[in-house]
Amino acid sequence: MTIATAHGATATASRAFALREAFEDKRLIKVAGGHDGMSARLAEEAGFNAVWASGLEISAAHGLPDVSLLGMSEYLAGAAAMHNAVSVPVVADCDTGFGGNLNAAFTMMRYEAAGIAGVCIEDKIFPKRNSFLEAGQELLDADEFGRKLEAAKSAQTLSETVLIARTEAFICGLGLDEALRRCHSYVDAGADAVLVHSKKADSSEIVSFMKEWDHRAPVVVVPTTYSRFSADEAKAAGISMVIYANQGMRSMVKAVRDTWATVIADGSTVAVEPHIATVKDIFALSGIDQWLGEDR
Ligand code: SPV
Ligand code: MG
Repeated sequence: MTIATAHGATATASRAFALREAFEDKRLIKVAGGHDGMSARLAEEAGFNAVWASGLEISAAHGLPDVSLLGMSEYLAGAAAMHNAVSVPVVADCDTGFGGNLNAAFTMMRYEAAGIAGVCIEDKIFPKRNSFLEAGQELLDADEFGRKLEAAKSAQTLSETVLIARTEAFICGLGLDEALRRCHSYVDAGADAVLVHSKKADSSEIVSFMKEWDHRAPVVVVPTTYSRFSADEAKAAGISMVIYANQGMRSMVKAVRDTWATVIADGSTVAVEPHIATVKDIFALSGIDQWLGEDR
């Protein structure tokens, strides 16, 4: 890699195309959540096929809860930083499309212009709250959400870009029939894939959904609470994409917290040194070779 490809110059339409190809080839796409260039690079380095620009992580990285406080520009800046730092596709969590139908269209326009391969919009009412918060989970009428998807689709200019329609039907306590009805109507409205979210401690909702799903579009899942559900099981169930949405940030929080507690207790960094990345490692992850080569 040279400076030309060190930061943000990897072709963008081809990444969305890669995502579509993986869907068509029925490969399981493994996706890791991130919130900035470094977290995206760590995901790519580990071998994930794509990066999820997580609304939860981007909000938390700003010291804010995931309750629609930040605006589209801030979420987009996070997603663009991730896109610029890696060569794999970025799938962006675009919440409700950040408002009404016109906001969803504008979201598609701006994310696509930034090179984002996948735009995911969910069927909750703006302002939305993170799916794992108990109170305030409210669904938009399915037909209205269909019109929002149509608005987003009409703003799409690259045929490769993937629009993912996410249903929060299970999150809101509605059953399998409602989840299926919504996902079918979202595909009718133009969605290229559907994301079915569940907060159950086991995969039963997802597995029952997959048994009834007619496979008219690829299915995406986020096994945060049902962590026993393996990638192999997901593939066997016919799922196309698995998003590990927040485990990266959760491991970072624990590691940093442990490190700082030790430094405060010991009055030096001696004990933590063997357990933390070297400055050289940070240089390497930030692309020092591509930017400076031997000139350092
Ligand atoms: C996110 O990462 O922001 C998501 C996934 O939307 S979840 O937090 O599991 O709802
Ligand atoms: Mg989110």
